[in-house]
Amino acid sequence: MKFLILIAILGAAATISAQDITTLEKIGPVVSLQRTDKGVTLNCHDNSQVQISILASDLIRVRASFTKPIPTRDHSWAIAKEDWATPRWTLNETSDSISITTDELEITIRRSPLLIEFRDARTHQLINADEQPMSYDAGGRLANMLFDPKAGMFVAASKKLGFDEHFYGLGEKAARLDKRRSSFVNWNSDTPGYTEGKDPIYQTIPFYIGLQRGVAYGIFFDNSYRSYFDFGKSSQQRAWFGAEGGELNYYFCYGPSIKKILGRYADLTGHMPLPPLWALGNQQSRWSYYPDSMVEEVVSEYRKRDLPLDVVYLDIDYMNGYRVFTFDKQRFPDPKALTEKLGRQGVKVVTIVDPGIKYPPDKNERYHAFDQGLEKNFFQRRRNGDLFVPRVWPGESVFVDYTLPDARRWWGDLHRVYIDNGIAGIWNDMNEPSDFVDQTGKNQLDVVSYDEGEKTTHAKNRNTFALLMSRSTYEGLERLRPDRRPYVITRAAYAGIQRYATMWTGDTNSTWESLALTLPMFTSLGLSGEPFVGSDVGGFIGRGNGELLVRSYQVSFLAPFCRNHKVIDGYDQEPWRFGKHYEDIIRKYLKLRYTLLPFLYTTLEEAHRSGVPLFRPLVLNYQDDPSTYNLDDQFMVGDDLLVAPILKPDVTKRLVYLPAGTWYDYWTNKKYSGGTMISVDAPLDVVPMFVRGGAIVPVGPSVNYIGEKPVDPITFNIYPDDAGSASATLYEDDGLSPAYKTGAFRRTSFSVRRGQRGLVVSTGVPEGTYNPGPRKFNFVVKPLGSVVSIVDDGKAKQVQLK
Ligand code: MIG
Repeated sequence: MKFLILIAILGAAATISAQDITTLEKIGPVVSLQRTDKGVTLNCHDNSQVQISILASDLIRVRASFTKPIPTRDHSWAIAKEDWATPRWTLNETSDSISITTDELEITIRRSPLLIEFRDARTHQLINADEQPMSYDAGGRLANMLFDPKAGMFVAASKKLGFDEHFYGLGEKAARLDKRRSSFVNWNSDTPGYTEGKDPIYQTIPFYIGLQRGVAYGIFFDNSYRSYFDFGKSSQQRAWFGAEGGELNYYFCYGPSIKKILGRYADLTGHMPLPPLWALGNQQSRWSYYPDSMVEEVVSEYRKRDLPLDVVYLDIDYMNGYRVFTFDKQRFPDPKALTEKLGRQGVKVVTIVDPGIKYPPDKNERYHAFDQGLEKNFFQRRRNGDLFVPRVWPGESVFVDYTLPDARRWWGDLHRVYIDNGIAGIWNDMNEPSDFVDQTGKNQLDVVSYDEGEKTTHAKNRNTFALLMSRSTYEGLERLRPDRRPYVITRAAYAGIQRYATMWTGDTNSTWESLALTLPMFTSLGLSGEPFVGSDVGGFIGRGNGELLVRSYQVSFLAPFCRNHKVIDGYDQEPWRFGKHYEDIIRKYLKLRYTLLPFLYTTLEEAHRSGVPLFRPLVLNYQDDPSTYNLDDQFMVGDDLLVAPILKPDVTKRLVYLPAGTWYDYWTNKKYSGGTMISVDAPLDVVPMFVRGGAIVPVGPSVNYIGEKPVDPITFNIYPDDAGSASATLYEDDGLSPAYKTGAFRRTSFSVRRGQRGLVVSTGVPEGTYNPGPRKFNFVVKPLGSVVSIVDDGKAKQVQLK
């Protein structure tokens, strides 16, 4: 017993506190400065340099190099855009300070001590200020608390904590929406069965948004080392962040709106490309469906039961002994025939691909992925030159060094076997990377990656491993099938992942707590640049029940990624497994999802273009309303739908917060005035759902898979506000090819106003070159139920509504 306690103490990772940060060496003071076109470089007394670059009038980069000049090498796997057109700015120097002013920001740098402050250039209101100078652990004070003391020097920045400041983002954390008074570590980890508070889990997105009295800013600390974020947990004075090596390099972005910050973050780290439209379809998975006949059975069950389905997954057992890029000959003798057969029923197949390549147990065994990778020297090696041999599903394995451009290309090209067999997308799992020998990463510390010639170790490369693996996969699919949008789903990630992959939240539990946690996780991911999120519907580990499964679908039927998945030894949970009563309710929600596809796809395209996610916390739409700041048991889809799911068993009533404005109950059309809490009934077949007054929600025909029928008619459900107005846009494209990137889409705007003879709807001249052909538009004034139909021929129109 005593021994166990000792182990527990030794095993617990030391937590670095705000107090520790105060003991570090501080940068500065400033002795001189150089002005460049893009900003200023400050030279400090301690030989440190600080570079302040003005990327846009609301986007500033701060880069510090401690006790040495800023290195010329400047590389990040996360950054998508470097060619910023410097906006106009001015520099002012006094004996105490230096100030840089853009149209939006005023950045004041005190010379001694070196403190940086950001203000609104127009109102001079303080947005964010250093609490102490940027700091570094030259003396190794924190060495015994670090995970890898040899990785580099601990660096940190500390900001004043606002009395009313709230914190959002930080990617995938098993935590609530508002991160105030919490602290986190980033170190991608395989954490099956995680519960609220478990940290770190799979992903690292070192980006957060601070919001104080309606004014928001964003900070992206682009450092892939093990990093720390403390939003006032260990001190009431400071919110600090730091990392066990690398540069103190962050981007400061000013709103004041959160939406604007998300746009900037997307410009900086990349916009999510549109996935194929079928990725919004319903998906079914299991560890594992095999042989092929069982996969067919699952699909035919769906069809027989009139349940919508677009995608089915093959988990690790489709392979020959877990060898990636192979199929088991007995279980899947003819994968191409299988995908063709399912394709005729409107179902796509996605296969899992793990990073571990089986290390052949004997020298005579030929396995192309291993042989080629070894010959080309693409596998990760330890510092002493030995191959790094982790243990994963295939047993002893090797990992690819995805920092090598040739290795990325080779990995991408290996996917030809999937494309040739009609596989529609790739699911990347285990890419933290998980290693059964040691999940902490300690056993990998001396693994070296090429890293653009820098030959860096695991301390820097762990958190970007999945980003580069997904990138290799995405780019491979793009090359192999240039006329199709790649579809990649990943478990682990680093900032920038949205350019290559969608995500799911890993190994959840089939519990109510786990279901409740998915809401703040989805919305936080959306506030971190990852719009395409979802989690195993019904939960992954354990035994669920019909009620939990139904309530789980009542969340996920509006999540971008809607996939039921289950662990190998878990209780079956396909929609029909708990009986007809539950199946009927699940059918109702899946059908509703499919009719809402025109709305969902329009909102997804907005996420692609603007960086603003579709699955939103209320604070994103109502950041001036403090009642939304920690509200995370409700969500919105786009600007218009508000959903308040039931997240506990045996509950059939709940309180719902409606922000200011007019709202309509989706089911009854009953009208409410917002700015208040209401109590609503929610029997098992009802998820409380409201539509914003002023919205027009486009819906399509009921289908069981995407493409089953033409999207005709499109019905526009109009929910007027108190002035009788409403507006919306509808986005459409071919749903499959990358042609939308070069203008092959149609965006049509609709607006409703009150005329002399009642409501009038105007359709705008559509934008874009995609032509869906003539089809019928129905306009329904929801609260009245009146319908007017027209034939849409792509011309602007005015239609009198009854
Ligand atoms: O060690 O491929 O999160 O979705 O079913 C477990 C088997 C490996 C973890 C994934 C899960 C998947 C499972 N995988």
